[in-house]
Amino acid sequence: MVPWFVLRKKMVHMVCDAVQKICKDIRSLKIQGARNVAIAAVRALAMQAQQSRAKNVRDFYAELLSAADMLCATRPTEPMMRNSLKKALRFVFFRMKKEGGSLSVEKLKRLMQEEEKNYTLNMETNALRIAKIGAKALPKNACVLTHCHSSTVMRILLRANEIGKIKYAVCTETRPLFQGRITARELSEAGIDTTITVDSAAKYAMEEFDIDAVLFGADAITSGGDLINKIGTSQIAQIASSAGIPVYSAAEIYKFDPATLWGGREGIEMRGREELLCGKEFKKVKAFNPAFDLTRAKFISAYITELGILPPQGISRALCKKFSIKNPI
Ligand code: RUB
Repeated sequence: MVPWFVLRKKMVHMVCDAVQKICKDIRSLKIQGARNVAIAAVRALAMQAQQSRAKNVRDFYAELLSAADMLCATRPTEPMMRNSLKKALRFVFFRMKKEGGSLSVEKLKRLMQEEEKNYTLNMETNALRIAKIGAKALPKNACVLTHCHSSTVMRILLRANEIGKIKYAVCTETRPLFQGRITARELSEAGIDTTITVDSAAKYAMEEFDIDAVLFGADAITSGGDLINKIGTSQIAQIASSAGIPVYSAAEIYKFDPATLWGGREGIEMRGREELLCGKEFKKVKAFNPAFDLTRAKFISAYITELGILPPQGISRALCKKFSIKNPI
C-alpha cells in the first residue's frame, strides 16, 4: 500500500495545465469574487476530469483530489469554493461506491461534466432568486452604498434598477486593488447614477448622499452570523449601523463555513506587499495587507439569500436545516 503522502506528492504532477492556469488567475484576482472563484474552480475540476489519462477509477479520483487541493490553496477565505468542490468530489465518490467495479473512467468523465453543468445552472438560479429578493427588499428610490465588487450585489442593483427602484449608487474604490472601480463602471454602464469615492470617505458619503442601505457581498458566513468580506467592510458596516442605516449582505448559503459550527475559525487571507506599495519600495517598512475582515453579526441587519432574507442570528439554524447538519449550538 502506497502511503497517502507519497500518493499526494506524486499526484501534484498530474494536475493538468488548464487547472494550473485557473489557479494562477484566481491567485492574481484575474478571477475575483467568491462566486466567480467557486464557478471557475468547479469548471477546473471538470477540465481535470476531461483531460485525465488515468487508467483506473482510483487514479482518476486521486487526480481530482489533487486538483481540488491545489484550487482550495489559491484563496484560503473561500468556503464557497471549498463547499462546491467537496460537493462535486462527493458526487463522484458516491457513484464510485455505488457502481463499484462496473464504473469506467470514461463514464466518470461524463458524470463530472454533467455535475459541472448542473452546478452552474443551480448557481444561476440562486443568483436570479437573490436578485429578485434583494431588489424587493430595497426601498423605493433607493440610495445605496456598496464596497468592492460582488457579482451578487451587482445582480440585485441591476434588477432593482430595472424595476425603477434605484436613485443612485455610491461605490468605494476599494484599496488596494480597486475592485470598486469595476462596480462603478458596470453600474454606470447600466444607466445608474453612480459616484465613486475613496474608502475612507464612506462615513462622509453616507451623510452627504443620504444613503438608505448599505449592500455588501460575502466571502464567508460563520455559524454566529458574522460576515467575512473585503477588507474595509467591517468599518463601513459599523458606521452605517450606528447611523441606523440597514446593512445587508447578499450571499448564497454555500458561503457558510460549516467548520465554524465546531469552533473552526475562518482564516483571513494575507496578500503581498507589492499590492500596497504599487511598485514603490520603502526599506524596512513592513506591510499589512489582509484581503478580508470580519464584521460581527450585530452590525448586519440581514443576509439576502436564495432561501429568503435571514437575520444573522438565525442563519446557522436555517443552514443546518437545509444541509441536514446536526447543529452543536
Ligand atoms: C471580493 C469580495 C466580494 C465577495 C462576494 O473580494 O469581497 O464582496 O467575494 O462576491 P476579492 P460575489 O476581489 O478579493 O475576490 O458576490 O461575486 O460572490
